[in-house]
Amino acid sequence: MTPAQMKDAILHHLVYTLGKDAAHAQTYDWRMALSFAVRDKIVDRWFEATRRTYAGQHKRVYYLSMEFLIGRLLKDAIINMRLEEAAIDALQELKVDYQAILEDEPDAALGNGGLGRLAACFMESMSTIGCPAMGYGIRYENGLFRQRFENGRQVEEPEDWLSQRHAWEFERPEVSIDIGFGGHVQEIGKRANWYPSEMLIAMGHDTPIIGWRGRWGNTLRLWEARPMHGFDLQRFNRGDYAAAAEPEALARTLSRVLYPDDTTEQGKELRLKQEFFFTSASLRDILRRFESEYDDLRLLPKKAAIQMNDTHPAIAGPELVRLLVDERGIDFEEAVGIARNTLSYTNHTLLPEALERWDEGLMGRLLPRHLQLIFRINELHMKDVGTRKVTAVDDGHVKMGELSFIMAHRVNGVSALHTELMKSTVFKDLHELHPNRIVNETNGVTPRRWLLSCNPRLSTLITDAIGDDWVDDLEQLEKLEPHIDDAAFLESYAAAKRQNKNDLANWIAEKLEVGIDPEAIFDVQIKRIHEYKRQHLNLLETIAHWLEIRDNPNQGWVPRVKIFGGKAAPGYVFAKEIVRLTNDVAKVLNSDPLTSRYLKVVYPPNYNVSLAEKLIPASDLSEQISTAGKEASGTGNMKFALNGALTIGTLDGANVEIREHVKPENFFLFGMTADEVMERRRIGGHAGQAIAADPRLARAIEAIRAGRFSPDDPGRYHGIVDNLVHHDYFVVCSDFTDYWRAQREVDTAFAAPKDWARMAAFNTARSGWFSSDRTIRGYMADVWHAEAAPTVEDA
Ligand code: 26Q
Repeated sequence: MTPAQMKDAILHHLVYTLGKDAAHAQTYDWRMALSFAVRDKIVDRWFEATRRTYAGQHKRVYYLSMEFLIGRLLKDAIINMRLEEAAIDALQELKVDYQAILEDEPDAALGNGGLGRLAACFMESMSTIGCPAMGYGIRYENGLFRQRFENGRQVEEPEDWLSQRHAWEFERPEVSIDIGFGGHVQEIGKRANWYPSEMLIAMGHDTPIIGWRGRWGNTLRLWEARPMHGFDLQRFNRGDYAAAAEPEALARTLSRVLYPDDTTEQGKELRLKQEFFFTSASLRDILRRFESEYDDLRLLPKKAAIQMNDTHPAIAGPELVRLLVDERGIDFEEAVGIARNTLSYTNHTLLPEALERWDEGLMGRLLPRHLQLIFRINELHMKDVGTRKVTAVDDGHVKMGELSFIMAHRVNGVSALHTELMKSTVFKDLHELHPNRIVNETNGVTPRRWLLSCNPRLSTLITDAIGDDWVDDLEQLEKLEPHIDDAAFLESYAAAKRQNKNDLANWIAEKLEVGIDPEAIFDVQIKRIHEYKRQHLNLLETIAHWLEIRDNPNQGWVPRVKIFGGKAAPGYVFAKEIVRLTNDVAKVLNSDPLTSRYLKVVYPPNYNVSLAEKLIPASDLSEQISTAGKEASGTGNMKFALNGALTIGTLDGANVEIREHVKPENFFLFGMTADEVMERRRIGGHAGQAIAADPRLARAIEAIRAGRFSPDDPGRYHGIVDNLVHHDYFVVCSDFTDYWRAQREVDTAFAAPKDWARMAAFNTARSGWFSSDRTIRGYMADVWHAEAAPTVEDA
């Protein structure tokens, strides 16, 4: 596409799709016009991919996920379609600011964090590879809440990304599926009829996901809940206005809001309804498509692979069995076999409080037929394995992890360590009964968004050195290794980082009114706020370091900026206190004339995908400091390493594999191993011992306790202090001393800029394995038994 054609396309949409005159168009109008112009180009390729999937009778992958944390789509689409030059030139002629347009797009924040972002990276990688696939989820009207700080405290505001028109989706009223809840079951022989008492409609909305160079496009289909019978005119006419609108409002609540808690929110009726709503709609859509092409349901596992992203869609097991048995007359045992060979399950957490369990009473009320089938599936499994040792129903609860395991032919962990821990802890018994079922698929990230698009300076440098094959074959980055010995290359590498840091410093000055030194170490911890992720360990070290600088302000300290980002679940009290403490610490440190040129803390509010894209390319140090054994994988850790930040981290999740790839000497390791953590916890008073042994730690905790960061309310953080001193389940105190040591090694290393640049560049060169393309190829080979289709010509 030439710039002139692009300009015509933009103007065409401005006038005929948006009904705006160029003279009066606002940023929003230009953004929509550009989006539609780009979308047109995507649609042809998307159709072609769909045609080829049908024609070639390729196996399809269905990715079922409660969350897709996509972020912005415009730049992604422009880059993958290779339309950036045309767009920039066209807009320049139209005198419209391209960057401002990109920034105007709201994030599609339909996810909490890692799990949802992984689903988004996977969608992009499946399209890049040409894996025929479809993502299924919920079209939440309100995505993850917006975070604001009020006197340091987190305040949540509704996120309303759909208040403006969403440029990327196509409404599909013809794809409307009715979903039932409640009611009763009538058994007729081996089958049953379910008569729900409540019905609503799931309506599809399709977003095309285009791969690199536009070679393939898949669909993300998100379901919107709608009332079966709209507005009640009878009631309205009787003057009962509120009641007339009630059924509609009730039905719509199902796709209204994303649950903002990623660990503890359990047993909520609406959540179970959301899970069944999107899972059932997706399965019936899948079966409808399958039956339009094939007439033997036993072929289903050969033609469809259905991936359950954690247990959130675990009701897929019993629902698929129900659809096969009750609605298609297949024998129960055969139906379980077909379902199991079609389904697979990814586990993302070992935290006991995050494992889904549903009260039998609630399940039986909402999904009476499914509860019956769960009992039968469970009995059949116990009969098959010849033991009653493992069960999916226990103590009046349905355990969704066990149910998913039993109903899946493959179960995977998301990093090598996590997978081994699954085998030895939560799924130990099931693993012994099914030793080939658990496999590992270490997570990855898409290099299109997380390098090419977010870090153009580094991307250009890489392409100048080794060509652009790295974009879809990221392990080509190893070809950078010889360049790392070239002083000129290293200098350019460091210059790209410096410029990224300058940009970020300017942005922070403008948005947060905090001045930071671009020469300082940019030390970044961005992720959800959780005790196990240990933002408070980072804060304790920050405070201890601050106190040390104050002791001796004229010593030559290595300047550092600690950057935090992340949201706390609205009901997670401890996490919210950490948020507040971070802001209070920032306030005190940033205004301390003795220390502020050496140490600052910044905490931009509302961390999201777009903010990550700004922060990561400008980072020097990546904080991956979770208690060993608790972080299933992490994916931010990969994005940082790829963009040349060095990691300070524990042997947890994918950190272990990152360290192996980038070599131990280019990674700041500290802390206990997962085994040592379990040992340590057995020692009574382990925290007290650690505090007694390290005066720096003792002093930092005392500073918090005495109210140095909350002088108006000295007791404000006694909860945190008490937790650290007396409970400390996440062994913050016991890991502090080693963390401190590693941080001082960071100071020393950063003071030698050439060596630092070499280590950073080595991280980039060795991060190629962490592409989600590699992860997807792993799933295709080990889990889905699916092959890529022949792709379309390059854009
Ligand atoms: C469950 C029940 C009720 C309400 C909400 C939830 C819920 C929602 C989201 C439970 C968990 C999540 C999200 C979990 C998550 O993001 N896990 C992360 O997954 C990443 C991708 O595999 C890993 O890299 C992270 O280590 C893991 O924490």
